[in-house]
Amino acid sequence: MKTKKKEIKKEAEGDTAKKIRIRIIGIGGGGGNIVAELSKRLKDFSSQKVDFIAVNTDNQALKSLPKTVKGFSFGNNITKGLGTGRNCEIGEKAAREDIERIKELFKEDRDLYIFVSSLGGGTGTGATPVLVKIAEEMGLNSIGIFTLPFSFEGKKKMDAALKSLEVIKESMNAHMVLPNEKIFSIAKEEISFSDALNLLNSRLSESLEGLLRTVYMPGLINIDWADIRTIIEGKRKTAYLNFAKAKSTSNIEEITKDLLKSPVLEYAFENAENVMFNVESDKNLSLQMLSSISEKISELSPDARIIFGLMQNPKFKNDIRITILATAEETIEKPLKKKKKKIIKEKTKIVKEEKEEDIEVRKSALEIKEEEMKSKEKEDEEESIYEIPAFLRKNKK
Ligand SMILES: Nc1nc2c(ncn2[C@@H]2O[C@H](COP(=O)(O)OP(=O)(O)OP(=O)(O)O)[C@@H](O)[C@H]2O)c(=O)[nH]1
Ligand SMILES: [Mg+2]
Repeated sequence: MKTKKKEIKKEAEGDTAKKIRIRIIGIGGGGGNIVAELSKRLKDFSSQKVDFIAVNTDNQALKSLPKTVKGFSFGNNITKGLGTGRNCEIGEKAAREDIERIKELFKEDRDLYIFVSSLGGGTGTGATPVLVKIAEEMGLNSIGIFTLPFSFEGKKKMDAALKSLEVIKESMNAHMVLPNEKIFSIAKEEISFSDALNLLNSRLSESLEGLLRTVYMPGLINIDWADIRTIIEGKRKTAYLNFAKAKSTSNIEEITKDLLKSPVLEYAFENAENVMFNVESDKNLSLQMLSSISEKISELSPDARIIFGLMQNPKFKNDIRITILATAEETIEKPLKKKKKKIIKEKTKIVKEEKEEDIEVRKSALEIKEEEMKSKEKEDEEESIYEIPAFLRKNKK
């Protein structure tokens, strides 16, 4: 009799353990930093359910990862473990050279892969399209979170990042894009560069933490893998992931504004098709609050299928945390197209300026070369900060 009881309990545990299993993969320096930050936040989650991997061509960067993140080095024949020198063609070649080894990352039984990469450098920009394609060909579910470089990093980087993103999104169920530039909407003006990156990483990690808590923590109204799968079903979707923190006495208008108007995303929460939101609070929330949030969502996304969850957390003294994950067919196309147009415009401008210069000044080849060298030196100086791992950047404060 006793054994039977045990068996039943085991079965129940087995059921819970069968819940979604997620692997989070950070690609390149920035991707690794974000995954490292997230893994620290989620260290209490069992690695059976969620594990963290950082893949890079730069072995030094992999060495600085916390123990909670597993490092995976690739392309050593090409890069000698020294990184790509910001060359995304090398990043791509490095990944192609190691396809068979990379496939091993996807062979364990995982329900969902979350890719995180800061586009604009060599490794993330070049290798991410290769990795997500492998995952797609293996029939896996994946969502991606990508940052775009600051505009002051130059047009070349932004072009490379957007070009890579165009390819990446073809292979993913859903993807989300955070322009680093958006940091200016939440940071103080005098913020240092490294603090700005860390702030963005931590904001993003907090959203992801909310999503993972939603999936793994038991709720009064529970959201499970089937629900998440419904949200991310399909291809090339745009994802909207955000969180809002409030007091149970807070004004509902403000809460929904925080939730549905992310300061770090370029696109608004509009015309979503599938929406999941989860409310975590110390006690049972008023039905009024839930229905108000739901109403606001419907207002902005009238055709959305809405799934909601409720979680009680005694540690939340009068606090509420809401996490939202939504997907839409199109939203992101608008800003990206806009951006492309801007780039094209800039291009035309540059060409024009060059033509004028051509007629008026006609620089000597030597002068041009000298200018090129100077601008390359400046670029190198500006970019050297990215080579510094996040934890060192923090120490540099
Ligand atoms: N949000 C965020 N962006 C970062 C971070 N580190 C770098 N970036 C951005 O990501 C771009 C690419 O930098 P890395 O991720 O270091 O480049 P990589 O993919 O490792 O490529 P290589 O080092 O050139 O081989 C930079 O231009 C920055 O805009 C970070 O920790 N957080
Ligand atoms: Mg790097």
